[in-house]
Amino acid sequence: MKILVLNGPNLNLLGQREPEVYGKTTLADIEAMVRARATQKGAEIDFRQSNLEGELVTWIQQARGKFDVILLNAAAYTHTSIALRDAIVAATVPTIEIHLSNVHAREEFRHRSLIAPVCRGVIAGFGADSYLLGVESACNVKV
Ligand code: CA2
Repeated sequence: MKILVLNGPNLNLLGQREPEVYGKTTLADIEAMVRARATQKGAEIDFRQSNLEGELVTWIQQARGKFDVILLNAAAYTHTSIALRDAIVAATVPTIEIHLSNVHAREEFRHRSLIAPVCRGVIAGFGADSYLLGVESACNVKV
């Protein structure tokens, strides 16, 4: 099981800014947790972050035939990006939408996800544990 974990804009700032919203855990901490859980499950992880929508689109396109599942925290692009949605459809790699925060308990503009309808499922609101739940779910995804 090969899992591609993609992180969108500003997630590189985790643990450094707005700890009251996103906590003190850094993206490097999350990567270490994800790798540890994946090792327990016998899964392989490729973990990346980009602030660029086009780079995320390219990575999703390239995942076809190389990865079994994508875990995607598209950050703010979740709410705006038709390009990411189209890439997920084109790649045909089962994709799970991940969020640290409970987007439905936040501002109204975060309630809408353009990618959720083309994802296998959505995990939101459990902080770094959202990613670990994502690894668990990825390992159970039916192709
Ligand atoms: O809860 C999530 O995981 C989000 O994807 C995080 C995004 C937000 O736009 C989504 O609505 C929900 C924001 C990521 C930015 O992270 C920061 C971390 C520290 C300081 C500033 C931003």
